[in-house]
Amino acid sequence: MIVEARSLFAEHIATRQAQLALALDACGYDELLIWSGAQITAFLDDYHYPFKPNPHFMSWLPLTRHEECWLQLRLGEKPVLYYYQPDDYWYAPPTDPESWWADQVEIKPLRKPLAARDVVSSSKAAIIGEVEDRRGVGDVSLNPQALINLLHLDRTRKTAWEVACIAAANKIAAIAHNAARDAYFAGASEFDIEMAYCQAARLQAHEMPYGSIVAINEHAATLHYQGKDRSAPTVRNAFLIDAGATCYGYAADITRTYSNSDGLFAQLLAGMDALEQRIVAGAIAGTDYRRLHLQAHAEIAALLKDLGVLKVSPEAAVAEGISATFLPHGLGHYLGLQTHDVAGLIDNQGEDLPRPQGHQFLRLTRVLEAGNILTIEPGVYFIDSLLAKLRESKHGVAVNWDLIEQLRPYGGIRVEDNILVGEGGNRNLTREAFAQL
Ligand SMILES: [Mn+2]
Repeated sequence: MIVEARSLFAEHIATRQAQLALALDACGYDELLIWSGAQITAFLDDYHYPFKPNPHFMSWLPLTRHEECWLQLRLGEKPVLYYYQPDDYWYAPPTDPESWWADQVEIKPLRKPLAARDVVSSSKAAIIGEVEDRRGVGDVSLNPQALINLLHLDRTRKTAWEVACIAAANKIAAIAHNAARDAYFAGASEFDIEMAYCQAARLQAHEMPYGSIVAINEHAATLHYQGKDRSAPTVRNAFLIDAGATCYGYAADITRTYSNSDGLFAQLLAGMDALEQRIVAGAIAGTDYRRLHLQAHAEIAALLKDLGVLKVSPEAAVAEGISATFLPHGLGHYLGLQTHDVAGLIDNQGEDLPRPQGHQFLRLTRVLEAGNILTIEPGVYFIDSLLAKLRESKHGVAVNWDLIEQLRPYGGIRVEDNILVGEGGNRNLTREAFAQL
């Protein structure tokens, strides 16, 4: 999938080594052990939940289904991977390591799980992982927050290898998005659209970075709508799909909305697509992401005013919190090994960066740096419970309720792309991926 993976990956490991040396030194450690994790069993059962490895483990290695591994990182030495490969005839064990990544580490195969005390070699070691004491942690520092913050900040600055992975995930997701769109317009149910998406992505639902949101009509007004109706609706107004893909654990997170009509909702959709791209243009190094979030509110309020939905000025709609009825989520978030990736709410000293007053769901409050990858995902929704509150409030007169009634059967709109921030510009990995199909 990724051309020149070997050289990109070697550079990635060299960068990680340099970052780790600084972080360990700053925190007074000289060794880091990262545990990949273990399967979690359902209560009173012998079946496991889908396994999600420790993201710190995946930030070093492209191993997405490897439990009970230890990565031992010591200053100035080649990383050592304790590679768990049990002799098992119930489940297929992990395959042998592939040289393109394994050349970067020294591999010690494991047949049985190891305790931390059997791996640690220094009195100044730290462990990162969901490790319990029965694994022999002893006096070793477990998940120290200062170290984790530094490593999280490093993860906001993507290496070329990571960019390639997220770009590849976007390509997979773009193919699947088009398949889902075609299934929708061919008359499929939400369930069948989900199947079409997974099939086109060549991924099972549990291999997706998050549960796909497949929402026809009013279902789009539930932000994380999780149902998948088995029967197709008789009337089709609109379709919102928020679905991603992964490449070596790195996520794509893309939303598209489609309309069956060419009336008011279609105008709103075209306006949202245009304003999303204007906001994307501002996602460059040095921009405070909070400013982009507030720009989204201002632009959406202006669009609703232009279409006659709002009767007050855009400035008043934002200042009075009216725009939050229509956009009740944040503009976006960092993206990486975690869909809502880490360190979006701290500065480079690890201090909290507050959200703007009244915007408590924003997940990214930093000044952007080159190498950040993030989502821009403005939305506008017709959510009954929020609309009812607005209607009863003193701002009820600010809204044309006849037009709201026209729009409610369409649910809502979200347009979401994945952006690589640069100095003075950026790359829209999502629109690049769609353009290449
Ligand atoms: Mn998102």
